[in-house]
Amino acid sequence: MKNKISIDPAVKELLPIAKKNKISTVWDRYEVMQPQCGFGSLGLCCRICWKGPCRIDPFGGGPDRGICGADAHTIVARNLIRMMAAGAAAHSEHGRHVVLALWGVSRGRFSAYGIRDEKKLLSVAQKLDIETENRDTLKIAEEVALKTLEDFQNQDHQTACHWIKTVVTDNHFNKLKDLHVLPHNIDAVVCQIMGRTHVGCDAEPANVVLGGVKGALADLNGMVLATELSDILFGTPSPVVTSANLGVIKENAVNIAINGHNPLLSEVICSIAGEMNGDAIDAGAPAGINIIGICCTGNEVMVRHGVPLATNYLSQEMALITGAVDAMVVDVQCIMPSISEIGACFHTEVITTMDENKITGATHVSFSEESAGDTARRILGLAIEAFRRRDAKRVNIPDIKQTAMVGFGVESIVAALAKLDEKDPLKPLIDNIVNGNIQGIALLAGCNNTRSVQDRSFETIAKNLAENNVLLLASGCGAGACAKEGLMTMEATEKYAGESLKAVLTSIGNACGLGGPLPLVLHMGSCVDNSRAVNLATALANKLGVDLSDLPLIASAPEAMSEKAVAIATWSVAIGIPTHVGTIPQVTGSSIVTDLLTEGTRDLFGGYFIVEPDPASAAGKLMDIIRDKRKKLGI
Ligand code: NFS
Ligand code: SF4
Repeated sequence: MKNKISIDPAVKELLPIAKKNKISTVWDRYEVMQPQCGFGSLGLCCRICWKGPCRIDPFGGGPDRGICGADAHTIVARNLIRMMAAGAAAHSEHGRHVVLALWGVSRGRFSAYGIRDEKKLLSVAQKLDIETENRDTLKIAEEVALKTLEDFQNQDHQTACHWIKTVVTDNHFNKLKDLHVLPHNIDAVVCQIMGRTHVGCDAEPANVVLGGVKGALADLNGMVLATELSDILFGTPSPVVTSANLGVIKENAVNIAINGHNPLLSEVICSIAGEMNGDAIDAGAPAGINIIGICCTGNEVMVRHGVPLATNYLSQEMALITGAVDAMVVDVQCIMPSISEIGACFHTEVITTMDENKITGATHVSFSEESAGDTARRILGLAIEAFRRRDAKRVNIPDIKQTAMVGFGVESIVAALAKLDEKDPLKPLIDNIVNGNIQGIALLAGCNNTRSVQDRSFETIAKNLAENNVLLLASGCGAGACAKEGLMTMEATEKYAGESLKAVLTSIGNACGLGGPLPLVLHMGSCVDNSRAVNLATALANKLGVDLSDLPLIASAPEAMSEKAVAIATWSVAIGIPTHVGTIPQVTGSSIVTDLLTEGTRDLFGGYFIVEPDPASAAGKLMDIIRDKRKKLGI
């Protein structure tokens, strides 16, 4: 069973220790959960009202309608789009925090924050058609914040959100407009999904799904603004060499794991950790404070500041089982509620920080932008106190970590390409796509899932596509997987890239003075930073005068799990990208919804879902799509 759990060697090393300590992990709970409910897996269980729960018999003979009369297609469609709404809400709450922080900063509030990247502020302002000439920085920031807030407030259905226009081609924007799926207001669209799926409302499955697509595009809008404004506040990523996997935990340091998604607190923790190094040393930790990241909070600080990544979603519990994490500080999303119990088996202080995200058994330190510095100091203090209680005999840190060169946002990719062609940086990339040295571009994104062997699908697909000369971008837990597997190194490029891809990555790397190729997989950041990949792809499409659906471009979330992943995969399809998921979506109980997602969307948007749990077969299918797109482009 063990080797079916994860390909991560650190996980394999720690599982017996979990067992010895009688700690149940996500994999144990998965096993206990078997067999999982067939109705739920097919999307055929409805709990939308208290006449239910109702379930449809997928084999016929049993009920073919719920008590209210809803059929399988309505039930499946409603369940699906409620997931999209939750995903959009999660990302957009994140975005709202960031824009409110920027607004506060622009009015001289929130002393822990400032404008770290003025250049990015100006470029964002230009994208939003905001005047920048001879204007005060904070005034520009205020206008950027206020214009962004309109995306949460606009009540005019005819006017789309501002941000979405900046990431799709004009042609596609008009297509989405004609299909009435452009969001006008993120909050309103999420609210509308909840309303239209209430008992006795929208029952026409295609109409329900299109309502969900609008929500998914609201999700995209929320992600773009979160990424772009975070860069203004915290800096735009640039290439940095760091490391990944549990070996980044240090025995002789106070280890603080930051886990979750929202960078507002973790940024402040990182910037003031140095202040309290002395206290950590006094407490007996000669290496001082060691900040390590988990999940997307980890990815955010990794690509911006080179903070090492401890692990990705599925193995967050394993970080605690090392017995050497003194505090795990969590904010929002993808945090396993089990961590407080596991922390309690050791000396670890598990600290929740957002008032809307508490966990029983954890210590809650309430975060607010006004007092971010004090909150961070208090948290660092709690970690140092916990360190004093650490039991050295129970420390098991796997000596496993990989080097990772990360921090490839659009700006840094363009900057690297500019070394080849200063005037027209995208040209070398386009030329190499056209001449076939680069066959296509793939974005590896999304979660881990207990339904797959952890990280294996990412590794298999990445190596397979790279061998076929596909340029690889990654974000979220997919990026975490690639980093842990050592795929973000020059050596990986040497070893796994096809000859022509290797030559291109080497010429760019050498032009940048790296003395070797760019890494095999380019880490763009957190899940929210999927927007970076869209920005890059849209820049290419615009330059070529085509749509995203014409490009040899694919996305893959082979271990997708969360509602956010459902929203992301859906907008990816809606903006024209063939999108692979390796987890069977909970929609197969409806042929109408299934056909719509895998076929119908192709006519409407140019993008569609490819469902394939086997990673090697998935890679083959994705290569076929890339070749087909090239053929259609005549290249
Ligand atoms: Ni994305 Fe990141 Fe990971 Fe999935 Fe969760 S951490 S936002 S949802 S599990 S990639
Ligand atoms: Fe059953 Fe209809 Fe209520 Fe759903 S909404 S639980 S199908 S009665």
